[in-house]
Amino acid sequence: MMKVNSTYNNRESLLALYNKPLLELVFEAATIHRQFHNPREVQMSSLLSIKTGGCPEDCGYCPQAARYHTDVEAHKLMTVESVVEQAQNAKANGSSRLCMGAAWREVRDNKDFDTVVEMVQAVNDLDMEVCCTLGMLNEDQAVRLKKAGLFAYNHNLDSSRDFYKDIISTREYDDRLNTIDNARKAGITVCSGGIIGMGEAVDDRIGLLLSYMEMETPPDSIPINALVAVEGTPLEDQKPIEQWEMIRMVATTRIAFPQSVVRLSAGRTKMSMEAQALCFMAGAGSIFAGDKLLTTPNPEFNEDKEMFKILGLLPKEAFADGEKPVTEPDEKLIARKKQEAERALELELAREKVREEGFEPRKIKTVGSN
Ligand code: SAM
Ligand code: DTB
Ligand code: SF4
Repeated sequence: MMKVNSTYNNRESLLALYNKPLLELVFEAATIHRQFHNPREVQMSSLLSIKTGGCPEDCGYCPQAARYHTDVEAHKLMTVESVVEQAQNAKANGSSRLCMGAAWREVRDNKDFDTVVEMVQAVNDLDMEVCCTLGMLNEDQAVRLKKAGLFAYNHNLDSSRDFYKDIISTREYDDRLNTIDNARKAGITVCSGGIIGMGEAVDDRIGLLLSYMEMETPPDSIPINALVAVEGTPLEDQKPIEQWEMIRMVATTRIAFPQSVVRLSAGRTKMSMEAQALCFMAGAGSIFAGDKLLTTPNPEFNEDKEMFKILGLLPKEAFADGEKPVTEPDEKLIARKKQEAERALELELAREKVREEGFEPRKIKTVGSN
């Protein structure tokens, strides 16, 4: 097993790797990629914002933080039916994975979480890999999601421990590591990566990779996002990252973590097909497909289908990197449904009684009456 590349496991060697002549770097990455992955296959994964906006956190890049004035309209949690409809559409267009995102700081044990558990079950039933990104998660919540059929949990470290403080103040790097640990312990695969183009130094990009190297097991998937600079956020004026930087980051990640799936994530609307081709060459094994990421635009399905055709790529099937989770009955959900059914029956009986016996208003005693 070669989860971490022992030739590049410290700051110095990773920095030298990142700064190699570009085509040498791509060649080295492509060579490693072929040893562990099928280079013709790229997974199409779709994103769905199941609960949008109004988030209490202050992540400087995020249009969904309530404190910034962006064009994102807040929406409450979607229904299970509309999630299934969207998942079916994504699947029909070639996606084998659905990542459901919620603008939450953390998961709470409430009705909304019960509904997310139902969504996970329903999408797993469609034979798609289900991924969720819901904010912080405790051990019990992770176990509940796992039992519902969750395949992956996305929780990004975003950047180096040092730079993180410049971007987010409402939670700690260690909170992130703790949630990743909870997902891992529950047997859920881990998807965790970062964003480049936020004003960080190359050293911070390497710092992110070193954080993953320090883990007992590195993430199964590492998404590499280019910042989507959204008006109204503190990072609105960041100038777009050079495409070469994206290629370098994908290639360096690929070499550092030979077995992980490197996901070419946000920022593709600003990339040429040629630059994306170099990313695939350098080991990107997945894209987000569909005309929307969570709240910002992404290339349309048809554009990506055309790109796959031109580059000779094939959409990767679900569960190529792991087994389909088995859904176990969810006790809490069953208890809630039973309670709701009993209450509905009680109400129906009461209505029937009124229909049969007629309605007699209750006499209300007022002060002073006998
Ligand atoms: N609230 C949860 C959380 O923060 O973990 C889940 C949703 S959050 C939107 C998921 C990830 O999207 C973030 O961790 C961040 O890496 C990425 N993201 C958010 N806004 C972005 C942007 N403008 N550009 C690139 N990536 C972004
Ligand atoms: C990830 O690393 N990137 C995705 C997914 N994981 C959840 C999110 C990108 C969000 C881009 C900004 C938006 O559309 O709101
Ligand atoms: Fe909230 Fe997640 Fe956006 Fe941060 S990245 S503001 S936690 S939705």
